[in-house]
Amino acid sequence: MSPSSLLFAAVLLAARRAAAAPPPGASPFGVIGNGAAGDATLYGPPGAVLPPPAAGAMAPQAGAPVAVSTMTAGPAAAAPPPPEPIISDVAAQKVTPFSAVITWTTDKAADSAVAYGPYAIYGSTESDPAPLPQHSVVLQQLTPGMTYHYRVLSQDEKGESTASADETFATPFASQVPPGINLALGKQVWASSTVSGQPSNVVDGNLATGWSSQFSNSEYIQIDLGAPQWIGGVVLSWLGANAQVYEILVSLDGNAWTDAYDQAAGKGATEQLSFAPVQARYVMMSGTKGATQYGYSLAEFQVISALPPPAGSVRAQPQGALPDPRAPQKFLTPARQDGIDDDAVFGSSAREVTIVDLRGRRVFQECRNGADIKWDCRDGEGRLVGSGVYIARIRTADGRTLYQSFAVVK
Ligand SMILES: [Ca+2]
Repeated sequence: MSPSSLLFAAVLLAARRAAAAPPPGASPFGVIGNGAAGDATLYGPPGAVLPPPAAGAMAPQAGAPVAVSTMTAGPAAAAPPPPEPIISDVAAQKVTPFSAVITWTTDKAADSAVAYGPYAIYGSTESDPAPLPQHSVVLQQLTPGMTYHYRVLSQDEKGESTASADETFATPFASQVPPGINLALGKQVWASSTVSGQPSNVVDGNLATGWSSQFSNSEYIQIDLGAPQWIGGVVLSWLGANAQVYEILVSLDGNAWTDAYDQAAGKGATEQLSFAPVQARYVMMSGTKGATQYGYSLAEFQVISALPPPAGSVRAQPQGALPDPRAPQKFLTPARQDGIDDDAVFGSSAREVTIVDLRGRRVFQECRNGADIKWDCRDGEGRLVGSGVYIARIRTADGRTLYQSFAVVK
């Protein structure tokens, strides 16, 4: 086993002993402040990769055979097989936007562990104690469009262990659908109420069929696209009773919703609404005020596919977009409580700020109400969020939507 493998094995073993199931907050982002990776975003691979442990940094081991040529050797004795398992055929298979299967083989029965993360320092571990020569470990809850580093480790029943070299795989983006496609066609639909027609009529592609809610202002209709997709707009074909004030809300899990579009003066008939590309599995029209007293009535509710934004395009606002000198900070260190970089302060042109984590869960939302919007790294219940990367969506007073990523380092 090489010195770097020994080092890695020791680190991984220590980590496995310390925590069989690493806490979700134990992410590797705590090192982001050291490098140029602070602009890591939801959409692109990290801009910088930390080097793996330096194998050459260690001195040769005492007693290593360095002067063999001076010996008058007899017939060379066959080298005994190394005591530790020999790892081969390491591969990442069945890589989806959210998961991958890591496989390898060992020359003897041994357990299985994979250390993985966005950098070669890993940070997350999956393991299986079963002693086997064929290894298969599933990594789940990955982020789409990311390059992951990983190493595998196997330990046999005598406690001898080996680690592989650093390997990488990349998760694809969640959507490969061309832009402009109605993703809602034929999908599952729910509505808060129905008095005529049925909710599924809004995704049948037929303008002669529809759905009507109860005669109430607070009604919604929601489509499940079946999987997260990049979307860039909706088309609402209203029947007689349209909504005058409503929101288009999007969600990855059906629980945490973010606001993709606010309509304050809906005119009915056919409304085509566009917004910045966002990933969503669930899309909702949530009515606030009807144009009539008859609730809401739709013939079709189209959800339009979009291409993901190019890598890096969400890492920072375009030049001049937020002219206020107090531009959002990129590194936040709230736990030090030293008054430095504890808050994100959004300039006076920011009208609304929504902050989500890398799984799309909303942790903060605030509209401007006189003072500048500030985020103190706390969620809606006042708890400090975990270390990691967070994305802020900033709506400006002149109607633009900007994005800024933050590395929170506790
Ligand atoms: Ca229809």
